[in-house]
Amino acid sequence: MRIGIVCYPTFGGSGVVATELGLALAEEGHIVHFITYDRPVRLGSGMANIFYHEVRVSDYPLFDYQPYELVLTSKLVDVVKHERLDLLHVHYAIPHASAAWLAQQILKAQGIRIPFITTLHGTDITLVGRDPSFEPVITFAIEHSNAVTAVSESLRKETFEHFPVKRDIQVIPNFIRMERYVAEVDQEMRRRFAPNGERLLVHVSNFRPVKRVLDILTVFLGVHQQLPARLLLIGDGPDRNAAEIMCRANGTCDDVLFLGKMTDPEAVLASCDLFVLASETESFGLAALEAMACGVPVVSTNAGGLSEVVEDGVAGLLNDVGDTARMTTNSLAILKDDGTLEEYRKGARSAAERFDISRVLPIYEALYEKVVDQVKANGVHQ
Ligand code: GMT
Repeated sequence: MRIGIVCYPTFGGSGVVATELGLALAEEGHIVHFITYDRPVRLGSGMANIFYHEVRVSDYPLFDYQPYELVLTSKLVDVVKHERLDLLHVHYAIPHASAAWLAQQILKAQGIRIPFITTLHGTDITLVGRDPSFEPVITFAIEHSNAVTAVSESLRKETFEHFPVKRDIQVIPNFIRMERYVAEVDQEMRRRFAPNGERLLVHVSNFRPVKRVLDILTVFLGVHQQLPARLLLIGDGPDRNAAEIMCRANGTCDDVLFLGKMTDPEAVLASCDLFVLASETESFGLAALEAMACGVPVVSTNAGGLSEVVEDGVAGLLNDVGDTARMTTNSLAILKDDGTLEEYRKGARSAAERFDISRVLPIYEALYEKVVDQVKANGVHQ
């Protein structure tokens, strides 16, 4: 198949999932065209069957706000037509799904039928989607996609709660390529980050308020008071400054290392003992899954889809949002001795195997075939 993938090319989970999906489809022999404003961070270069089309918005002085959606739409029309695509798969509802719908209508007027599938990732529904000004567009785009998927059962439910949509939404969970993640500790890295044999806690996120990074520092403070420990913070974003101020106030600065954004956090993850995630909402929690794939247990909240990913008591321990005392106790329970930690390490890795790409890719391929066949038989609907 000739497939167009539209995504945010940044460090966010939706971009990572879209990129890994495209790479896996290309390996299976499909031709994959990425259409977005920057080269996706995990895309690499020189892969057979992979093409990248940049959506470039000019800064014409008439516009206070440059119309990205319209430039994207024109680019979709162009790529579908000239690369003879069979299907578009857009990740994130706004503006990708509405741009795909408009491109579909323009192409229909030219006698070209192109179906599009929308994958909902979370913040498009749970945060941005709750801004009432987006509601009509998101509802319309969901209703008019040829198929819609959500990355967890929880997100599927939330979509129906927040939007007046009636159509089917298929849950296709996020996935990882297990072979990319090694569960082996890199001793050299470990010596660098934990020179005195400290326990290593780690967190990866975009430091947005929804991640409640300050809760993580509170949990770390509690753990640090009980046993020698260090905290690695990977990523960057709006709450980083507040986090730095808090660790200075806590007097833990020497043991809290801000490592910034990383394209391959797994290189560090595998050397850590515990992944901590305090999110207020999380449709899936790809960062937690990546840690689990490295054999790192997770102490997280039970928000959104996290309980579908982190097998409670096996891969880690779940807690109510904001209950930092419980998160601290649970972190200590996992870290208390090497035997317990080793049990959780094994549990984390085997729980992650449920989400290996080999299980999820065929579900996407079957959906693609179904949608393309439907369009061949009935034309693009609406
Ligand atoms: O977590 C973020 O703020 C980034 C966001 C994104 O769109 O990349 O992540 C969302 O999609 C990921 C991939 O499906 C999920 O693993 C994250 O749980 C989800 N984030 C939230 O729901 C807050």
